[in-house]
Amino acid sequence: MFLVDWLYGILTSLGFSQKKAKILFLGLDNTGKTTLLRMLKDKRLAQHEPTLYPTSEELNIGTITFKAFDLGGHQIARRVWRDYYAQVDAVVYLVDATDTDRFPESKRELDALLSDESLANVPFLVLGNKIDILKAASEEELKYHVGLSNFTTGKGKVNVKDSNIRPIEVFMCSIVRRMGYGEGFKWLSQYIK
Ligand SMILES: Nc1nc2c(ncn2[C@@H]2O[C@H](COP(=O)(O)OP(=O)(O)OP(=O)(O)O)[C@@H](O)[C@H]2O)c(=O)[nH]1
Ligand SMILES: [Mg+2]
Repeated sequence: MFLVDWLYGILTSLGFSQKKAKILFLGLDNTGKTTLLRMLKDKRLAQHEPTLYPTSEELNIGTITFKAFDLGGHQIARRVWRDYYAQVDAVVYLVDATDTDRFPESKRELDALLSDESLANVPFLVLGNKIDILKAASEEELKYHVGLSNFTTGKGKVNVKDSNIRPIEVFMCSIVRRMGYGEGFKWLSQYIK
């Protein structure tokens, strides 16, 4: 047993960590969370029913293994979000960029997440989805409406070592066109320890 622990310690210190990054897919209903999870897992597009019960999948993105939780976004499903906050490594928050009427509701949920102590300093990737549709809001508009105009931390590398800054950034995407979210995950990966 001692030998196993010792070997594990050496491998971990060399970077061969067994750890899976725990990542939550959150956002209002109909924003594309399940579509994204299935696209990342199965590499194909499919139509899904609204999510009633949380599901999880193991995803390999770049060099990181994620355990991704897809939680339903409709109002009743949101009640269980907080049951998943412990030891979260990152949150992917989806916004439907075409559903401008629901930006205030999306902002409320995002604000609640950002001010939740158990998610303090957890990096947030905000995806403005469905930009394949003409009426989609621009990145600037979406940032304004979800209250992030002055709070995003930059698309490059942010030095978060000595500070209490939470990395948060908006990337516009279209899951159906397979564009935009790759850059977002690349950005997010640099903050996964
Ligand atoms: N045009 C367009 N439609 C999309 C895109 N991504 C997802 N959708 C559609 O948006 C609808 C909702 O997608 P889901 O993935 O089921 O949404 P969800 O966030 O999982 O919803 P809940 O499970 O209810 O929380 C589906 O009809 C998808 O096909 C996109 O990039 N562009
Ligand atoms: Mg779903």
